[in-house]
Amino acid sequence: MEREDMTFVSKLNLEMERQLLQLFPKPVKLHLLYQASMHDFSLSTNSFDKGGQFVIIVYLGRGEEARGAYLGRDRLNKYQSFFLFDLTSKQVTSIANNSEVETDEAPWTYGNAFKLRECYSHAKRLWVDFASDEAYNTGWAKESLTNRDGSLKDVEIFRVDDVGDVLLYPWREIVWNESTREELRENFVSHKVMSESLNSARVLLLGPAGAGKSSFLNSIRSVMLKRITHKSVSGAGAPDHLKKLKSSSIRAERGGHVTSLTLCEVIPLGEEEATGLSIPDARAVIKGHVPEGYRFQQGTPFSSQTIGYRAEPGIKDKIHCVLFFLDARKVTTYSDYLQKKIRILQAELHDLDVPQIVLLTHVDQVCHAVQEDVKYVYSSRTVKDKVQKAAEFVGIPVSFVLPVKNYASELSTNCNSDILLLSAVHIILQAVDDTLDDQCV
Ligand SMILES: Nc1nc2c(ncn2[C@@H]2O[C@H](COP(=O)(O)OP(=O)(O)OP(=O)(O)O)[C@@H](O)[C@H]2O)c(=O)[nH]1
Ligand SMILES: [Mg+2]
Repeated sequence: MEREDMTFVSKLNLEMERQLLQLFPKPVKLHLLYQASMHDFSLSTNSFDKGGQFVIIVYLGRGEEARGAYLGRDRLNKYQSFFLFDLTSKQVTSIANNSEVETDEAPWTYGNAFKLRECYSHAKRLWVDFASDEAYNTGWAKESLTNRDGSLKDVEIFRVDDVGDVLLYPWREIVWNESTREELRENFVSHKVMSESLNSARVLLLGPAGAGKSSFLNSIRSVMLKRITHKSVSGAGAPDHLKKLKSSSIRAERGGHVTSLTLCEVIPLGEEEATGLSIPDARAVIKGHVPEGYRFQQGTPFSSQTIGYRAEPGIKDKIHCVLFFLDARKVTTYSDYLQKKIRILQAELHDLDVPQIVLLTHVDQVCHAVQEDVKYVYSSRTVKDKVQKAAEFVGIPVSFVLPVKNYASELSTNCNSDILLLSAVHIILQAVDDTLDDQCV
């Protein structure tokens, strides 16, 4: 617990604090803002901002006992969440855990269950009313405590601060449970592309070597097969990258039907001048001129003279979405050359009306919490910062950057990694549909 002013010593002892902190799903710290006994039991003297998250603790006159409430508002200061609690050094009980409070009442009032009020006619008097409110089901006997008769020892108000890297409120909302996983999987396998002449959207994976393009393909396959498959990962630092255009369809399950997603791999985008996929080659692939299996050759761009050139590509041959892969660990150190190349491609894609999304990989390797459990990805301050940096690097809005964690060293798939991968697929297919929809109008 932090105390701004050392004359301000909280009555919350260490054991009680430990008990109380257990009620929070993520690590937080309490910062004492107000103590009634230090403010002449007057509420009006406190002048702190009422937005954010607070804990109010009422110390009862009888023994080492306290009751209290938590109140939180989101970043937009809109909806409130709260819970009430009974607290001793030995245990804490959460009551009336409510995620949505419709009222916009005074900040220290929780229906009839808990009311903190000041007596206007008698200075230096503070009252706390408790009740067995039906809506909150507190089970508290109806009583009014006041500092005047000693039934109320003190009242303290704390600000609740996030600790370290994990933010209390995620910056994107996902419900991390088995039904989300199943729903996303169901949506994916039943998805139909918004075009009668197209069964599967061709999605091109672009990015520097080692960014995780092949791993993404493998990870999506693993999600569908419900077991890890290592089919096409080159391995870190492998000298032998893919040298040709290779399109892989994704099946709904082993031997199942082909889904509406086809992932197309090419050689990596080079990080140095004159290396990797050239702009003319990338352009030819995106427009559908390049045949399947074509082997890219450094220094010899694909052209209308190249054997296999498809002069009049149909909708099935073109690329319908481009994914730029960036490694979260390297996003601030990638070369200017790579940035220039991506930005040229990006401008072309814009002209060609091909949607583009950035997949930020290796997020587990920039944040311990995410390494432990992927469900922290949208609560991680570091990942949020890397997403912002990736958006700046590529020059697109933050909402087009999706953090993902590929299956790399796991021996089996897991619910939360599947959810993050499947939600990326969902957004990719949505982007394809939105563009095809526009083109049909
Ligand atoms: N921890 C972790 N490792 C990853 C992730 N994505 C990829 N990797 C590892 O990074 C290495 C490179 O990944 P690849 O998928 O082969 O990279 P690539 O983009 O296909 O690289 P090239 O084929 O060389 O262009 C592999 O060892 C992967 O296991 C990730 O999200 N988290
Ligand atoms: Mg690869």
